Amino acid sequence: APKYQWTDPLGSQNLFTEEELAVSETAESYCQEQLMPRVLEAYRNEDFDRNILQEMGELGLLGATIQGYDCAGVSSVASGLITRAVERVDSGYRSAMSVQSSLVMGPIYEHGTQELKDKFLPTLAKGKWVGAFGLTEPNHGSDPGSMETVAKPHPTKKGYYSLSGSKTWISNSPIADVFIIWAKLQETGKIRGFVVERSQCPVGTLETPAIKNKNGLRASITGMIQLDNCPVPQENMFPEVEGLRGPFSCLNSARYGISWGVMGALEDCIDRARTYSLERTQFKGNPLAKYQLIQKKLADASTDAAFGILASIQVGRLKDEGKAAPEMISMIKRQNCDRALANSRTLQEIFGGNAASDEYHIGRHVANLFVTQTYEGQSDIHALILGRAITGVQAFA
Ligand code: TGC
Ligand code: FAD
Repeated sequence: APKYQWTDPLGSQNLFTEEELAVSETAESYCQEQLMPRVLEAYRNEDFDRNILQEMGELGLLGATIQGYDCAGVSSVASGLITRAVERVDSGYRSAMSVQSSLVMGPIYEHGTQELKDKFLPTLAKGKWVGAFGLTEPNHGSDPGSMETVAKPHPTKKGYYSLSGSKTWISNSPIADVFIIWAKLQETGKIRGFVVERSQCPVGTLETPAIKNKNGLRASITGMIQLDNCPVPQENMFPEVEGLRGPFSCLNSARYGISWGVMGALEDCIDRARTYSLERTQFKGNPLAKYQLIQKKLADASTDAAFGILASIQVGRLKDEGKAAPEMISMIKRQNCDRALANSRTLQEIFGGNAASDEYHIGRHVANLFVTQTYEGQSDIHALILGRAITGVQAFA
């Protein structure tokens, strides 16, 4: 009979093309060889090294599904394999990458004019510029449709809009060169997207203070975006798209990526818990792995990871055929984040007191996975999106 492989329980490797396997191998080697040795210090010191985005850019890992503009133009499944490799090391590194790829390059590619694409995409693809995505506000998180940030014709600069308002909990914002800002156009009350360049903002019109002392996602830098009559050229507004469809079209890709990423984090937890349980002995010299309660924890986590990966492959294939409904993405984002968080927390128990030391890495994944369950639509919000699709009745408000 074919041999069971605990590292790939349901044989997902058989579903990847040669190109996807090659992309995965490049990403996994880079992440294990270059990111893993840095992660503990970065997490301890809340220090994000922006060279990481340049390194990723050189390997073609940024905006990887985009065709042209110095991007790799690979499949959605290949891009999922990249996020899984990065998050196997740390969700914070994946977050920095997802924002750059799906939430900054994504909307410029999808909604930007030719001039915006030519100007921004190649430099973002190389990681020379860092991007941030400003949707969430201090008073409006799950309900971005109620945002207060406003864009109106600039009072003194002809051909410019003036943006005012504040965004919070924004990944990469303190170090970003380019911002995608979602604001309501005063004339219409409709949400529009703007590409804002830090270097073009006069002093005092754009501030990006860091949010320090986070208790998760510490290897990613997070901050606010404070806009005070910030002048933005009219041609930097996405010309066609208006309403929440603008931000959500790119959130679909980012949420899809997270469904893969958290499976990488969970797989790392499984691998570490398995090794620990084989090495650690208690009661008459038996390894922990000999005990049934320990085996059940590993079996549960491994099953959820294997199912989660298959679901992400399926949605990735449909996405490339233009057949992935947003609700499918809500389902895999919610399920994979919830299962990764619950299982990593249970596997943490296998390490006993050592789980409290960051050198065992499991506590870092658990703290990170709380954040992944919260951002890009908290799990209960995705349950409501699914509930609406199932019943036809919306329960948000
Ligand atoms: P609703 O009536 O549902 O929709 C309004 C308009 O938007 C369209 N739309 C979508 N379009 C494409 N894809 C989707 N997934 C879409 N969801 C909605 C919809 O068709 C409609 O279009 P139109 O043309 O008819 O106007 O709007 P609502 O206000 O009732 O929305 C409620 C809800 C809950 C669905 C939504 O607001 C939501 O998903 N909330 C969660 C907020 C969220 O995800 N925030 C993410 C912030 S960014 C982030 O967290 C980045 S972290 C990244 C990292 O570091 O990795
Ligand atoms: P709230 O909306 O206040 O929700 C609080 C709780 O109430 C949640 O459990 C929610 O599910 C629940 N709830 C809310 N409404 C309902 C309802 N109608 N029915 C039932 N339950 C409800 N945002 C960006 O725009 N860009 C970024 O780059 C970004 N990066 C982030 C990085 C980090 C580290 C974090 C923590 C957040 C980031 N976010 C970003 C923000 C993130 O998307 C929001 O935190 C998230 O959408 C939830 O919004 P909130 O925090 O305001 O919570």
